[in-house]
Amino acid sequence: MSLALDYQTNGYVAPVACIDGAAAARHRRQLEHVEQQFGDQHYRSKMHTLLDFAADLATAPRVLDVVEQLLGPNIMLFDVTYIIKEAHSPSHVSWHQDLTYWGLSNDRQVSMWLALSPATPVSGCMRMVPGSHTQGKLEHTDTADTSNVLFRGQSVEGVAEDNAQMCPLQPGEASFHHGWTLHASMPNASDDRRIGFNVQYIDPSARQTLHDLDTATLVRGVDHFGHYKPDQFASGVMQKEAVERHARLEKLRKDTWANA
Ligand SMILES: O=C(O)CCC(=O)C(=O)O
Repeated sequence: MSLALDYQTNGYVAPVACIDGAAAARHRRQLEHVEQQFGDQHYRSKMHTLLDFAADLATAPRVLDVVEQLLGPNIMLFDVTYIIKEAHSPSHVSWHQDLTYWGLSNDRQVSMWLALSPATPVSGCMRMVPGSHTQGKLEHTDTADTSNVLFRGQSVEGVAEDNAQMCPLQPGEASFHHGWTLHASMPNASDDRRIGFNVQYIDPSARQTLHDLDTATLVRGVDHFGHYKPDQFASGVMQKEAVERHARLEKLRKDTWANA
C-alpha cells in the first residue's frame, strides 16, 4: 500500500524511515547535552523555538515530503515536543485522540512521532487502533493518574484493545497519525530511555477557535488563510530571548489545553 492509502485506511502509517540511525543518535546526544545543561525537556511545547536542531528535524525535506503526502501541499508547523520515558519508569499514555483539546476548527492535521531511541513493546512504543480516526471525536474523561504523561490524564474508556497494533520503531523511524486516531503507550520496562520526537503539522485552514493568540509557521506551500502569527525558530540552543518568548508560548498552550 502507498503511505497515503495506508494512512487513509488505518489513520496512521508506520514505520517510515525518516533519518538514519547515526543522525538519530546525533540528535539524541544534542538533546541529552541540553538536558545536562538546562534540565528536563520532557513534554515541553514549541521546542523548535528553543533548539535549532529540533527546528531542523521538524522541517527536514524528507519529513515534509511524507507530511505532504498525508496532509497536502500546504503545511504549517504547529508544535514540537520531546516525549521521554525514563528507563524502568511507570510513565504511560492513556487511550486518547490528539485533537480533543487543541481547539482547532477542522481535523486537517497529522502528527509525527520519531524515535530517538528504540521504541519497542518493552520500552513503551505507541499502540494505535486502526480505523479509529473515522469515528470522529470520542468522549474523554480527565483522570488524576500522575504516571500518565498527558496534561489532563485524558482517557477514552472501553477501547477494544484487541484490535490495537503495536508500532515499534528503530531510531530514525517514525509513525504518522491522524488527530482522531486512538493511541496509547505502556510504561518503559527497558534499560534505556524511550525518547520520542513528536511534531504536529496542520493545514493552514485549521483555525484556533479558543483565542486569537495561537502561533504556527508555514513550512511548505502557501497559506491562503492567515490564521496564525509565525513562531520564531531557534537559531541556536536555549538563547536568552528565545527562552523568554518560549515561556509565554508554553503558558498559552497549557492554558488552551486546560480550558478546551
Ligand atoms: O509518546 C508516547 O508514548 C505517546 C505520544 C502521543 O500520545 C502522541 O504522540 O500523541
